[in-house]
Amino acid sequence: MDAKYEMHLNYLKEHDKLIFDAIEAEKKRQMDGIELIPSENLVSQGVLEAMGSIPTNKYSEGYPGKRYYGGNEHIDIIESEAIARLKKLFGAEHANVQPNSGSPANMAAYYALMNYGDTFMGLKLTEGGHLTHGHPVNFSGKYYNCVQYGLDKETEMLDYDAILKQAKEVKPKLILSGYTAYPREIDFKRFREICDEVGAFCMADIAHIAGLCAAGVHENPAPYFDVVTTTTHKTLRGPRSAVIMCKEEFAEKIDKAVFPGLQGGPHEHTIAAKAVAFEEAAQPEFKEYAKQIVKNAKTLAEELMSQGLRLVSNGTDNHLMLVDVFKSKEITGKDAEHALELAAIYCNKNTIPFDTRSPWNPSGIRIGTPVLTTRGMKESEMKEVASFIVKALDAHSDEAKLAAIKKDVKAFCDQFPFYK
Ligand code: DSN
Repeated sequence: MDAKYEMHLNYLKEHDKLIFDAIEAEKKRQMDGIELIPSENLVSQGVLEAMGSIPTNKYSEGYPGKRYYGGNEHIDIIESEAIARLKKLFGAEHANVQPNSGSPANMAAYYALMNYGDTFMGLKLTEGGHLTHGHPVNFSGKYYNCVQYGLDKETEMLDYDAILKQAKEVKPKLILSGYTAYPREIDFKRFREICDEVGAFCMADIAHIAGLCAAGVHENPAPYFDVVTTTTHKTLRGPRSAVIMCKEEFAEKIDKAVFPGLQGGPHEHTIAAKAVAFEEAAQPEFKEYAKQIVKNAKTLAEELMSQGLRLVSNGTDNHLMLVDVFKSKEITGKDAEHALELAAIYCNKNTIPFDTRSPWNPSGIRIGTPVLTTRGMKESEMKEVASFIVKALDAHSDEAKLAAIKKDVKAFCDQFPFYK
């Protein structure tokens, strides 16, 4: 099988060997290993090319048609097209494609809708939320009064009645849904109802599931939520960046929050790459791809459980799962991550809901299927991946065995080349 895509680094090869070698080595690491970090993906040739293109040279503070610098006629085409493609893809009334990353996108949304000190609700980090969802060490927990909600202890899933009850007591200005480590379907319609009942702004951070939402594989909140933020590099398969979508009534506030509120010059080469990714995500093949991500995750989950591993909530509805390695194998998440890495299987240590261990050395690992699906793997390969994971966990203190597994992992991955 031939690789699909190629990086062009001819100049660097000649003139900056150290950086060239490090980039090449990173490419080799990505190609030779089983990448299970659910927030990562592999971008297309079009996205790679746009990211390395000359709009990086341009200052374009402002928005299309209203810039604070001259010479933006071509940049305006790029940014306007990115906005139009994003709105169409998600059925959003308004879109801002300038946020540089997920945290600034969330910051801009809060900045637009709340005053410092206002109360909002987000899911606890240790139960699947994100730092920017109100954690005390983050700006979101320092500048706002975040009252966090949790999961149900029995099911390890969202309990919408409990969230409504808490919201009635707390009276938040905004309720945030959308998570970074929640393996189950989110009932966005229910969140809209809860927000309406308590008079809160309804916001979602769909960073993890954006590709699934765009493809119709997960409920898409963009048409009826007040504000939706997302990164563009996870299941959406775009460049490392973010966007905000919102109802028309919040458009001006959101735009002003991004610029001049929080950012200066937008990264127009990245905006070009986002436009490319949105067009790719609008194609019928992307729907099939997103369906396959979920099929692969479900197969991987079933297989891991049948081989004795406990999964949080007993499975997955989306692209990711949390494995309770501490309960299943008496290995901590940190040790599991390290052992798997020695076998060229990449994941991240993660707390599980109600974890009694610390976030630095928690009980779980978080794994997912976007990258492997991008490489063309299907259900039968997921069974092999599950076996690699279990073998490596069982051999966690035996470096020679892990090195042997690494060789087998490389041979397995070589069947699914991606970048030349
Ligand atoms: N850090 C990201 C993740 O890995 O899920 C969330 O932004």
